[in-house]
Formats: sequence, structure tokens, C-alpha cells
Amino acid sequence: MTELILSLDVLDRQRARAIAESCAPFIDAIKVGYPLVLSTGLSIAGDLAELGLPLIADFKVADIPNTNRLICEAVFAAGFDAVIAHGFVGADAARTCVEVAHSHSGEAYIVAEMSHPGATEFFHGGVAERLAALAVASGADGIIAPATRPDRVRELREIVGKRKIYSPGVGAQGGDPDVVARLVDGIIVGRSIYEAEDPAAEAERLSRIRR
Ligand code: O7M
Repeated sequence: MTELILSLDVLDRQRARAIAESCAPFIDAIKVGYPLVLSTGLSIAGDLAELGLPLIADFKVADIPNTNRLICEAVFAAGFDAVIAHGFVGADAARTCVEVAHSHSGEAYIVAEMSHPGATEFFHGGVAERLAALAVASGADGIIAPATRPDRVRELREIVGKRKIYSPGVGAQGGDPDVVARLVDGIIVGRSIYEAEDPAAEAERLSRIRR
């Protein structure tokens, strides 16, 4: 069954907690990125951990190996279960994220191709394929690939095989959950859920589509 990952890009701690709590029965994980963490601090991870769902730190880590290590150690110390990193910084830097994640029994995902229109500028022309291959070679648990381009997801699947593909871009960015949920291991959904009049109802609707 395709996972449903809530991208909790809201700025207020109480609102984040309330949305996560109401959606919890229908989602498989919560992705937390800079908008929420920079607004509330890393302690939000502790709040959300009370729900018992895996927490994914979307910090798109992209630095030298030593700095990546320091960032990832802080991520797992805060209570996250997985981290997302960029691969374009090179195999050594990406591998550091994977090593730290695995040393905490966590997971690490590498961004292979992004979902927005401008992503084609640099990711196309072989780069995404190389990033997917780097993710495999680094022992990453999976990649991030765009729900807005199902054909690209199919091509990247050829490279990553059974490793997981998590896919953002459903709903607000135009990706069709009916199409992409069949191709990936998890769809990442933000605004369609947290901006809905009834976020839990929307999460429930999406949770039925992905089955
Ligand atoms: O559903 P949305 O568009 O409101 O939110 C999508 C989330 O996924 C949001 O947190 C983005 O930062 C993130 N995302 C993308 O939208 N596109 C990408 O290519 C990559 C990500 C992402 O999660 O990277 C790990």
C-alpha cells in the first residue's frame, strides 16, 4: 500500500499539532521542513512524536560531509526517524547522511528530481538519473521524485529498483494522486490537506485513493 505522508508546512505550533492529530488515523508519516522548524524550533519533533508516527526531517541537507554529519546528528537527537538530503553535493557528503541515519536505526532519502517547473533546468539531461544511482550506491533508503512528472518517476524507478520513492507535488502542484500512487511508495501531500476546510477528511479521502 502506498504511504500517505503529510507535509506539515504550517508555521504555528498549535495548528501543526491540531492538524497532525486530526490526520493521524489516515497518514503513515509526517514530514517536517524548514517552515515549521524555523517557526517553532526543533522541539516540535517532540510534540509530534507523541502521535507515534514516523517523523521525516526535510532539511534537504547539502553541505560538506562534516557539516552534514553535525546536522543529521541533531536531527536524530531531536527525535526524527528519517532525514532527506541532496545528492548533488557528492557521494561522500550524501553517504555521511546515510551513515548517521543508519547509526540511529533511521532512514535517509536523496532528492533525485524536484517537482516544480524550474527543476527541469538542472535535473534533466541525466542529472536526476545520476542522483538516483548515487542514492543506490550510497545505501540510501530511497529517493524523492516528482509527482508532477509520472514519466520521470517511471524512469527513475528503473534505476532505484525496490528502494523507496517518495513523491511530492500531488494536488496543489498539479500531480494526480490516482496516477502517481501506483508508481511510488509514498505520496507527500501538504497544502491539499492542511489548507482544506477539513484536513482530516481530505487525508482520509487521499488515504482511500492510494489503496
Ligand atoms: O503539497 P504541497 O505542494 O503543499 O507540499 C509539497 C511538499 O513537498 C513541500 O514541503 C515541498 O517543500 C516538498 N517538496 C516538493 O514539493 N517538491 C520537491 O521536489 C521536493 C519536496 C520535498 O519534500 O523534498 C524532500
